[in-house]
Order: sequence, then structure tokens, then C-alpha cells
Amino acid sequence: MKTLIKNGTILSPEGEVKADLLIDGEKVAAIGTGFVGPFDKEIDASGKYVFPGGVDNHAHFEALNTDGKTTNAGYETTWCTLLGGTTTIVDFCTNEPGMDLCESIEYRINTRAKGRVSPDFALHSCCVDYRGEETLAEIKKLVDMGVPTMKLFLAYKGTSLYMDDATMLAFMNEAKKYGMTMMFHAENPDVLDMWRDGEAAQGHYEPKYHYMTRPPFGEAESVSKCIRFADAMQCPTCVVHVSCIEAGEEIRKARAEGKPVMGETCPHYLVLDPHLMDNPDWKQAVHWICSPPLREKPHRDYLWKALNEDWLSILGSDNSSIPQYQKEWGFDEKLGCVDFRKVPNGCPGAPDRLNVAWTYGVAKGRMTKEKFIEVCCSLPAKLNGLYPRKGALQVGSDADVVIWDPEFRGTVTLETNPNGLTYQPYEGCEQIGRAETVLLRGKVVVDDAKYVGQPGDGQFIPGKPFGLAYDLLKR
Ligand code: DUC
Ligand code: ZN
Ligand code: ZN
Repeated sequence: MKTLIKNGTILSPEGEVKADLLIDGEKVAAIGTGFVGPFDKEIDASGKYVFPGGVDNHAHFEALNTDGKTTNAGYETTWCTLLGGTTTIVDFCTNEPGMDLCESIEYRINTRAKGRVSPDFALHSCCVDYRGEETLAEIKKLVDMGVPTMKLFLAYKGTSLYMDDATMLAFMNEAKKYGMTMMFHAENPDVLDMWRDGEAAQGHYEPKYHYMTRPPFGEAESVSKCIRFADAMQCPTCVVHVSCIEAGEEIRKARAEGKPVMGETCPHYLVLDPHLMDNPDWKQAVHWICSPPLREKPHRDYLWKALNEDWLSILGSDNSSIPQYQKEWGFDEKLGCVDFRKVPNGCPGAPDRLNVAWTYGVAKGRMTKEKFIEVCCSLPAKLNGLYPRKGALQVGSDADVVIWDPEFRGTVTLETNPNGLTYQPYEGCEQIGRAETVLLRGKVVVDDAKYVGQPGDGQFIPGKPFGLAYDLLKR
């Protein structure tokens, strides 16, 4: 099957070029002009931008909630990410009950995800059941299975998610031998517990106490530890979901000093205001409980700058598909109100990632189109060892293509921007530009901004070790 996308403007980190894109089967066959048919399909992209499908470094579907016990919503909702122009998600795979890390990956690919995922997907391993040497011996096997990244949680003490310093160091020591990139949720757990329990002791349980009890210094302290350990162990590391100036500054300075660290931030930290959680209707306010929390405007302004300056390199969604009924677990019968400490942390957002970056970045002059492609597509693919199969439109790349209409104007609602849940954290936000047509490995899965694909279109894409963060090692 040959498809020609003609008359568009192709975007890449190097700039833009008016050219046609020829697809043969699942791959990009050529980029240029004057291609001679016959073609099975021609798509006219006049007035549109053509760029590689988004690669989302950070997705949680059917993931362990932050209580360390329960699981959020499923792969049947992943079609929404295609509607938003993201064609590859990197999902997190924690230990399944009774399974080691490799068994959990195998089960995830061949059972849980089988026939149910709409975009292509890669996986990060995420240890929640550390068994010393036995677990460390899995790192090489994980890499061999195409899983060259691992996330550990340094927050949530008292749950299965939490990992202490000794475990963190042991993982780093082993990971670097096989080209695994370590990723961390960096918040100091003792700071969190002291602040959170302090407020609760004064009878403060409403959702707004979530953002008030996760101070930037607690995040920065933990980021600083990640950096020091990464440098001492020479283990390339990515700190995910960086939310504040103090944490970003730690990464900026470390990168200036040549330390092997990268950082990710997320769309909600760029544009959403923590005072959304002041909403007296707690069933609404809980929608924005995520960790680290939303921050005030100076932090949001800083994060845009950090992305532009490559202090932070990746825009990941941290999509957490937590249904409304789970968000209401914070309701406490005895208190007769919500207890913010019991609400699962996380916001949906994988489908909204490109829209947010384009609307509030490119369209508002805060980010170039080149930087947009870098942070949304190419750098996440490189970090995860998926490039140039993913994150690029080069001859031989998978034909994951977004045809983007920059003239579109809209307002985000759950109907226009579904995420598979019953609430939309970006409800009411402006939208400029949208994915009009999306191809996944040559197949049209979004047409006229409507999903036309099938669950199960998505394939597991193995990542290669020694991803982008390894380029930062001292040689
Ligand atoms: N960290 C994440 O990365 N995702 C959801 C919740 C959390 O704490
Ligand atoms: Zn996290
Ligand atoms: Zn996450």
C-alpha cells in the first residue's frame, strides 16, 4: 500500500520544509517532490503541518494507583491519545501480584495489552517489590526484552511504591552496566508526611491542602539526591514530572556541570493553576490532585523557559487514567468530607499533550515549532531507545504521521477532547490547532479529527539500551 501525503509543510527539529511524504506499507519511503504514482491513497495536506507522531514518555494506563494497591482505568481508553496526535506511549509496568519484573512485562505485553492498545507502546519497568539480588539480576533481562528504562518512586513511604536510598543505589549500580536509564519520582517522603499530617491534625482535609503540603524544597531536595547519586554512580538518569523552579534549577546546574541527568515536565505543570483545587465542590477539586502538585505562575513560566533552554528536555503527559469513583476514595465517612491524603494522585492528559504545547507554546510564541517537535516527539523517542523508528520522519522510520491543522480554533470539553474518563482537567481551556489526520505505521487512525482505528492496532515496540541520557556520560 502506497500513500502520498502531498503539499504539506514537514516539521522537524532542524526546521520546516515544503515537501511530499511517500509511505510504502508501514514505513516512510521517501521525502521530496515530484513523486509519480500510482498511489493507493493521496492525502492533500495544503495549509497543514506534517510531523512525526508524538511519543509520550510517561503514561499510566491500568497502572498501580498511588496507594500502591489498586489499579486505574484501562487500555480501551488509549484511542484518545491518537486523537491528540500521540502515536506511541511509553507505559509503566509495575510488578503484577506474585510476579517478578520480567514476568510482569511479559504478562503486560502478551495478556493485559493484547488486542487492546490503540497506539504503539513501549514500556518502562517500575519496581514495587524489591527482592535484592534476585531483582537486580532482572535488569539485564529487561534490557534484552526491550525495556531499557526503569522508574522508582522516592515518595509514598509506607506503600509498595516507595524505594529507599540503598535500593536506589543498588539499581543505579546495576542499570548502568546494561544501558538502562533510571527514572525517578523525586519528592522527599518525610517532608510530605510531616506537612500533610500537620495540616490534617489541624482538621485541614480539603483538596487544596494537597498542593499546600508538597513544598518545592521537598521536590528539590529529592532531585538533588538523584543528581548526586547519578553523578557518583555514573548512571544516566531522568527525573520525571519536574514541577517547580527549585527542582528545575538543580537540573539546570547539574547539566551545566556535565552530570548525566535529564528532566521531564508535563503539560499540566505548564498551564494549570493550583487554585483549581480551591473549588468548594470537592468532587471537582480532586481532579487536579497530582504529584508533584500544580504550582503558581512563576513556576509555570520557569518551566516554559526550562524546556526552551533544554534544562528540561521532555514533555511527558504523566497520564493517570483515574476514574471519578477512584478520585472519590478520599471521602472519609467519619469526617463526612474528603481527606486529600487518600485521593489517588494523577491527572489524565496523554490526549491533550500536543494540543497544550501547541496552543500555549507555539501559537502564543513561547516555543518554536522545532522545539515542539523535540520535546514532544524526537527527544522522548531518543531517551527510550525508539529513535529513529519513532519520533522522526526519515526514510525507514515508522510512518507515524500527524497532519496538523494550525487554523483550528476551539475550546476544550470532554466531548471535543475525550480522555476515556468522565472529567477533563483542561475543560474550558483554549485550543489552537489540532491533529486532523493521524497515521499509525501507514494506517489512517484519525480522519477529519475522528478516530477511525481499532483497539489492538498498537504494537509493543522494544526500546534499545544506552538511550539519550547515556550521551551525557563523561567519556
Ligand atoms: N507519579 C507519577 O508519575 N504518576 C502518577 C502519580 C505519581 O505520583
Ligand atoms: Zn511519579
Ligand atoms: Zn507518572
